[in-house]
Amino acid sequence: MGALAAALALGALAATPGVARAADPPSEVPIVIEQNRFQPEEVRVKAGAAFVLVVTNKDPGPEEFESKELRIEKVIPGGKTLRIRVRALKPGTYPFFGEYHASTAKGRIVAE
Ligand SMILES: [Cu+2]
Repeated sequence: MGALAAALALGALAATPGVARAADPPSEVPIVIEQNRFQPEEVRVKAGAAFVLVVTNKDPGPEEFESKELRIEKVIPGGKTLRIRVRALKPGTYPFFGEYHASTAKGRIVAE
């Protein structure tokens, strides 16, 4: 490889850290459903970064994790854990609820 090609290759390497960061695995945010409530009820995440909600339903029956703002609607069978990918959010508050027990199962994601 000539000196010019080597310099170009180094330049290309130097330009890639942003790409490497974008490829990092998204952070995981655990939420538990127990006695028809979410624990915690408020989840704080970094705005602008996609993440994965890891929702564990400890109740015997199914629950549906639903959020109109996040456009998510997923049934989690009793005793199961579901991983739900969430897109990068703008700063703000995004409510969610358990559709099968909507009077008690309420929470929100706060992106900041
Ligand atoms: Cu629904």
